[in-house]
Amino acid sequence: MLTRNLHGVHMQLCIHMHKLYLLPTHTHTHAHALHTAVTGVIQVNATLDRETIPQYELIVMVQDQGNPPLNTTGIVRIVLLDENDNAPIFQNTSYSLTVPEGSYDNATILLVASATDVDSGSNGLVFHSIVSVLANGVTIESSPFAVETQSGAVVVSGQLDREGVASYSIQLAATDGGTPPRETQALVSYLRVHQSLYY
Ligand SMILES: [Ca+2]
Ligand SMILES: [Ca+2]
Ligand SMILES: [Ca+2]
Repeated sequence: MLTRNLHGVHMQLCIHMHKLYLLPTHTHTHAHALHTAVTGVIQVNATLDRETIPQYELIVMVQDQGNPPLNTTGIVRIVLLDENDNAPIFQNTSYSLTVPEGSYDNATILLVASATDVDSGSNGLVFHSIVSVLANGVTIESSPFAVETQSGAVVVSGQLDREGVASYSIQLAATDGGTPPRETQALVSYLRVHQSLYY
């Protein structure tokens, strides 16, 4: 028998006759993910999750029936390709803040509502956008707010006048670059405009 611990997975080889067996050494779920059949074919008998274990390294050994028996070993490295099975996740699903009224001319950052995606490559790229904006509870077509696509920074440009609009609600979306893409939304609510001391 031969054991080896790779990527947190214990596996054990048991040789019988000239056939190969690969057995898990304990009940770790992922240790059951791969095994060799008597033919030497490596089969999958459990769910493989790249985000949990991105690759496996199996030590295989064959042994003849001579006297004494001779054997040789080899390594099979299995790298999992990514599926877009995770949507982006915002750090918070809702945000609230209070901002002073006044003029904002330089895309002032109000908050950063960033999302992350554990997939790899384009499946893990995240693009932030604004879905809709409510002003005093009513949907408006154009607003003083924008979100930076990459960073998720919510910025304000232009005039905030508490007597005109006292509160806004911004629905944000984070979309990944997968095909098809996955999306998650977050809400910036209770975005209240308060009276400026200087206004
Ligand atoms: Ca996965
Ligand atoms: Ca994935
Ligand atoms: Ca994804």
